[in-house]
Amino acid sequence: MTYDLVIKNGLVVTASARYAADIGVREGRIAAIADDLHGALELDARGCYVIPGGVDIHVHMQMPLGEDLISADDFFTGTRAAAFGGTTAIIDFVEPEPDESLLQALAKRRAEADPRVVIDYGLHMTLGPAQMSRLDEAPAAYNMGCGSFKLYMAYDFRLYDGQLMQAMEAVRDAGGWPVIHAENWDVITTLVRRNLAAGRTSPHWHPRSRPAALEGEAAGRAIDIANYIKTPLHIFHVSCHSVVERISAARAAGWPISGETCPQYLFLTEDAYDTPGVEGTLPVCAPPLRPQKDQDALWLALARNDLQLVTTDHCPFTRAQKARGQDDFSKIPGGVPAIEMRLAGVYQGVVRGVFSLNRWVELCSAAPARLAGLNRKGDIAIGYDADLVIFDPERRVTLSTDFLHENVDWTPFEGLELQGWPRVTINRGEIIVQDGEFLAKAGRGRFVSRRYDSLSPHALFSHA
Ligand code: DUC
Ligand code: ZN
Repeated sequence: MTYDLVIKNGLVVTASARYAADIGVREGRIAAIADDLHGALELDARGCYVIPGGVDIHVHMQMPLGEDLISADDFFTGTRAAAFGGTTAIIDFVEPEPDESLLQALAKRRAEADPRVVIDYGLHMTLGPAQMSRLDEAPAAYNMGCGSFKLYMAYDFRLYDGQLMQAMEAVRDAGGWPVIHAENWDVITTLVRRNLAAGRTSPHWHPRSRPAALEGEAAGRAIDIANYIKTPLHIFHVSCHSVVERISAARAAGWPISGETCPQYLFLTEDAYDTPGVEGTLPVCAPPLRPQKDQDALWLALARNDLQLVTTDHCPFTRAQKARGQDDFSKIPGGVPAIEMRLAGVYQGVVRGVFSLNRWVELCSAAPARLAGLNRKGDIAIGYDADLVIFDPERRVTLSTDFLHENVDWTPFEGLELQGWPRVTINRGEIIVQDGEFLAKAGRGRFVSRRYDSLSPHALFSHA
């Protein structure tokens, strides 16, 4: 029996196994895992790992941030960069306008994404203050494929504690998964005002206005509310030990809580804000970069399963966009590019002996797919989408703006040397990047409808 595509001679690595085998692909799915397979097209993966495609469940493409500000990667450039880095599925966001229904907002976001995406994607539905009168629409959004719902404790989307509880109840009752940006907004706004009034306007004051201890407090409060109403909860972009402690305490108590961190927190520290001029504005993101001891705690948390996955919060702005806040750190648009280097970046945990090859796949593919309800992704098994990466563990790269494909004129990882880089990226059986060449077309990616069906997020948690 022949296959459309066969990947030969590689070492297959999943979250739970590693073995030498060929993989046969038919009609976009994995159809065989065996020795000596043959197909219409054959790729030689000798010396490489064959892993499930990366799954990044937290990205912001063309995200509007105020009137004339939009994040610099659109759904084409951002997913192309993702593909170069070995990511085959992302989850972005729907952010409804106050007068829109959830379904109108979903349709609008899909109209932006569908013609542009080159890899598969899903959408989290945002529930902000303006959606508090629309919580009864949550089941409809869920039924249209938004399996997860984003809640904020910061910015204009910020929900007060009572609202958080009501929104979590609505998500729970719809069968969905709440995901949250946890920071203490009252403390942040007070510190920002105080620092600016005292003339402390440089990016140095950005992390000093968003204290780690209060990120921990906010996460703990959200976790307590979730536990009170008995819903799972996922904590976005954990930057510090203080949040890790809350998540690991909750999990030790058996609560269905999970957390993620991002490459910026794993590779950068808050000193980056002290670089003079516009350079110091570039790595502004929220939560902010932290001291080295937090970075060390995050790597350890990934190894110990105190954190379950790595996303990017990819949300790049150009130098010119960042420069708007050079004289007032509170006006710097928050967000950094990271979508392309995530898979190889996290692989450094294997290179440095922090965790195993299997754990790397768990953190970058299996856990995000499982928790986000991408039920045919994140593993190499018969019937799964043929989302596969041939990863060369010996290739050494030095990250730079020229090397990467994100649509921005800087990278926070300039000069970072990595061991290991993807050679080939395959999404649903189609080779989309091969040896540095982009082979896909805008719009070939598909919206993936995410439902938990009979497997509730509670049940999913037991595997996390
Ligand atoms: N934080 C950022 O830095 N950017 C995008 C959104 C967020 O929460
Ligand atoms: Zn985000």
